[in-house]
Amino acid sequence: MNELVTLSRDGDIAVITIQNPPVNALSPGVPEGIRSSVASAAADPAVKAIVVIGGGRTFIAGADIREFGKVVSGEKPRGSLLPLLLEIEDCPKPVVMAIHGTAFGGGLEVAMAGHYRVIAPGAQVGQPEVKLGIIPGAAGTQRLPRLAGVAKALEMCAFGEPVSSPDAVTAGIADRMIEGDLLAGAVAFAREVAGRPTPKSRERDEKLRGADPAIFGSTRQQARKTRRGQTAPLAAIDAVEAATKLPFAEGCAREAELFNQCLYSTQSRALIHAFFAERAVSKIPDIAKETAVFEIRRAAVIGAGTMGGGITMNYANAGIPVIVKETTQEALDRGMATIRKNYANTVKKGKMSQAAMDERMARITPQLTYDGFNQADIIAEAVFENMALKKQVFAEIDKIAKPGCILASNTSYLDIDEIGSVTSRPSLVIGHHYFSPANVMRLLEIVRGKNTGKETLASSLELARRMKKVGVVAGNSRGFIGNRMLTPYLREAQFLVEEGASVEDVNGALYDFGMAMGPLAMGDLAGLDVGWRARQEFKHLEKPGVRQPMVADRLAELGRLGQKTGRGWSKYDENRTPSPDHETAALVEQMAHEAGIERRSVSREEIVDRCIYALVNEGACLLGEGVALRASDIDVVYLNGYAFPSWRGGPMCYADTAGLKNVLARIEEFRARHGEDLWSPAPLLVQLAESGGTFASWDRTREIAAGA
Ligand code: T1G
Repeated sequence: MNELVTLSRDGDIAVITIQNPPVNALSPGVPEGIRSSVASAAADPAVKAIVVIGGGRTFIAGADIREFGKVVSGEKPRGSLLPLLLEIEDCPKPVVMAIHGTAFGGGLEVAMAGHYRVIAPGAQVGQPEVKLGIIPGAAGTQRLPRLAGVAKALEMCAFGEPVSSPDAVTAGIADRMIEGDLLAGAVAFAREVAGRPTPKSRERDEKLRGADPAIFGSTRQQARKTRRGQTAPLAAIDAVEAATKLPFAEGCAREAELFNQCLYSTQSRALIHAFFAERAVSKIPDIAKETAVFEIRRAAVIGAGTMGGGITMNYANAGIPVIVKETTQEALDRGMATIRKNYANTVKKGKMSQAAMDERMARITPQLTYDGFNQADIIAEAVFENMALKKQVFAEIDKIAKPGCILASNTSYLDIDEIGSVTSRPSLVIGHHYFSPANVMRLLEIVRGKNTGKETLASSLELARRMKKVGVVAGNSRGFIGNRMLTPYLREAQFLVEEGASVEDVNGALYDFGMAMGPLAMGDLAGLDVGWRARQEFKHLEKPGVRQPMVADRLAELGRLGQKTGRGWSKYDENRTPSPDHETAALVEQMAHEAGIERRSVSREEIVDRCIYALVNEGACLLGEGVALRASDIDVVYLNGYAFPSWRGGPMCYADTAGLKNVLARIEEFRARHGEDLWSPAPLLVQLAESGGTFASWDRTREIAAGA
């Protein structure tokens, strides 16, 4: 025992409590505290059995992820939990693990070393290590198949999804569900099993026998499909397979080998970066923890279209009654039908009960008037992306809304301060930029105008948390973080086609890089009219004489809008399966010829570098301008809003991995060929590349917190 692990007694039952908030990670001192506590209890003749429980909100949530970096950098040797787990398992007195909250990773591995596991109703167990680019490293791939069977262990270790407590009992991971007071229930259970034999998970081979060897091949196939490009899921499958072929100790050795391969990989570094990046976004240096948060009990949404409908669902899903207003009955009916269909699909997939759907639908009030808007704590606007229209709507709702009501625009490009300028409450005006489909995509770009109040911002971050969204704060710059970076990315994709790459080459190269889909395919999915309208809105800002992409506008003007018209950059059949469109290819060639663009063969490497480095360079620009607070915020935006491959950690993390000197050199190459106007290296990139710095090390939050 130590300050992180305490040992107490409840009569003849020893109680070991882990006290390492917030999530009882196995930080240095915790394994040691468990070891000495188990040893003392085992040696104490008055003790008949032992209960291990987590203090606070959870059981052990795993190894301390912050320690991995120190191991990889060689700052400290990699320790092993294996000896401790064997000591627990070989304890002569029953050890009962009492699980609440989350028993994840090393936490579940500690639990499985116990002789019995009892669990609270709302708890979860899991081996999420693959989400960090590693695999279980403390015999999880060896003990779990022995407790839950090979198929369940494969599913849990290769895909990392948590298992609910009822399923944990069904699978044989937990022995009993404890309703009510967990500790009391666990002590009673321990008293029940005291004096009984102590079953050791490592000796329970019965569930290993008869495993269908084909399951490993089919799971690998599934992993290659659903975790495309990721190495850890395949390593996890190898480790579980080893459990069916090797004795326990050798299986553990094989697991350790595979674990080390993963731990020292760039994928793991990128995924661990993404883990902490997501947890850092809500830390805004000049927004103190005690900043007032407005209570949002009622909401109202203007527009029931694709975005408005999804936004309405977000409020209903968060338990907030919401009015949704449209201009015509037909549009309102269409919007409500889509909302109902979306919920029905979720129910059909078994991801929501009919009762939960009915509850959510009951929270939504569709209407054609502003009735009730004066009761709302927040009004979200999701009308057409046009400044004049947005200003008209904001002027209207400003007159109706009650004092203190937040006015949030779903604009994806437009100036929030200009929109707010038509209201009497600019400090309550903010951007809430959702991503389509808004009820599914986790990202919420929270756009802070120069007049946006700190309480409005803090309330928006809290609302994002209630909606289970990742709220990233962005400055008020055209296109904010995501779309501002997307513009040069899509520009380069189109230029590459004009210069000779085929549409399929460009889409294929970025798809192989790990993007969920290529840039031109993304345009066809969103609709080429969307991009066309945005470009019309900003045509007046284009620098004269600077090359602009030509083809997408022409396709849109020809009515070839992409998937929704069956033709765009590619052709689409009734199942929306793409195929090369030779007419588009001919149009590109003709337009390039007319523009005097020399056509040549373009390598996949050039395609990737021009598109991704265009992203990175623009990211460095907006970081330098303070539009994003941290490079990791940019990564979170791209991982959660633009399907950037998680195992690359986001564009800025990817650039750090590639080395900023190399990135700068490549950009200077592009500048030399394509000119300063298109490829001017961001000052911050130059500064960091020349000083040997990284985007990860560049952090303005400290300066801001210090009031700089
Ligand atoms: N290590 C270090 N810090 C952690 C941590 C961990 N395992 N888990 C959470 N934190 C920090 C987090 O950064 C945040 O810090 C605070 O705790 C609250 O977290 C040997 C090798 C448990 C479901 O992958 O999934 O075990 O921002 O905001 O939303 O085989 O945290 O406040 O400064 O996320 O309530 C496997 C990771 C590790 C679980 C709680 N375990 N954690 O979610 O809170 S590898 C995991 C989570 C391993 C073994 C292997 C979630 C949570 P800060 P939070 P939450």
